[in-house]
Amino acid sequence: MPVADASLRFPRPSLMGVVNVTPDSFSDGGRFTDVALAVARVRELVADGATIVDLGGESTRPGSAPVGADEELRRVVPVLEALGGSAPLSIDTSKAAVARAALDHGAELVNDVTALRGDPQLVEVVAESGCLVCLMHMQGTPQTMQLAPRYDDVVSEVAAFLEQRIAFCVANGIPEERIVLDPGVGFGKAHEHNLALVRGLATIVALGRPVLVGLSRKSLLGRLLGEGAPIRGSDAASVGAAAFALQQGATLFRVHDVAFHRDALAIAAALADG
Ligand code: HH2
Repeated sequence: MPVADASLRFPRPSLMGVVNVTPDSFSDGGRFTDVALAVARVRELVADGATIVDLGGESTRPGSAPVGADEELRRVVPVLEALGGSAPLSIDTSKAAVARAALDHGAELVNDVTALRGDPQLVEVVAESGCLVCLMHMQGTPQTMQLAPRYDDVVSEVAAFLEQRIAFCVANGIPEERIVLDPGVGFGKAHEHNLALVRGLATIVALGRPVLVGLSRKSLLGRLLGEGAPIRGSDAASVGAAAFALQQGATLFRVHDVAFHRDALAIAAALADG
């Protein structure tokens, strides 16, 4: 296992490229279900400047159908085998069996949109392997989360949730150093909740762990661009949002177009440092 300290592994800003080997993902569903195409895409994202590539075998878009562990394994294992540990990988899963398979093939981070609530066995897999873990906030499940999201104060509720999940990890043998936090843009949040969270990112950053944001091609961007804009927002819109999130203290950016974000965030970071 390489560096088990998320702050050292991910200097600000770092990019997490996305490759979904699913038929139904929000942005790239169906594009990388062929193993050779998925492998080529992983390599391309690394060459473009991704610090890590997030491989996903189950869509979590609103209303998506859940898949069983067997199907998720059937989708991701051939890609993991073909890569043979030759690329820095994160596995986007809530399932212990899928995480274990990915870690056995050299993955270094488990990205769990349920923050280790979905599968009671996943916490042990993460603790024992020594891998990094991303804990994301979600209200509800992907099937129901956008029906009626409710908060009194979304920023403080998300921060309190993430603090509790850090405590859960530490109590179960996962040191804080291995944890990355994510407010979960679009996961059980209405438009105004997403806006409040991105604007209030500093409160999440203040919890003391590196913060990951997934803004790339999210519907929040299309909504901000107004009528006529593609529902997912353009890659330019994604970059604009990422540059703002960097200013608020975000560290790791989960993005579909790595090359596009690399130079933009490098400049934003260099100007901020000056
Ligand atoms: N967003 C998606 C999936 N996984 N993980 C984290 N930590 N943060 C996110 O914001 C996040 C995530 C959704 O995006 P995408 O991978 O494009 O779609 P799908 O879930 O349909 O595969």
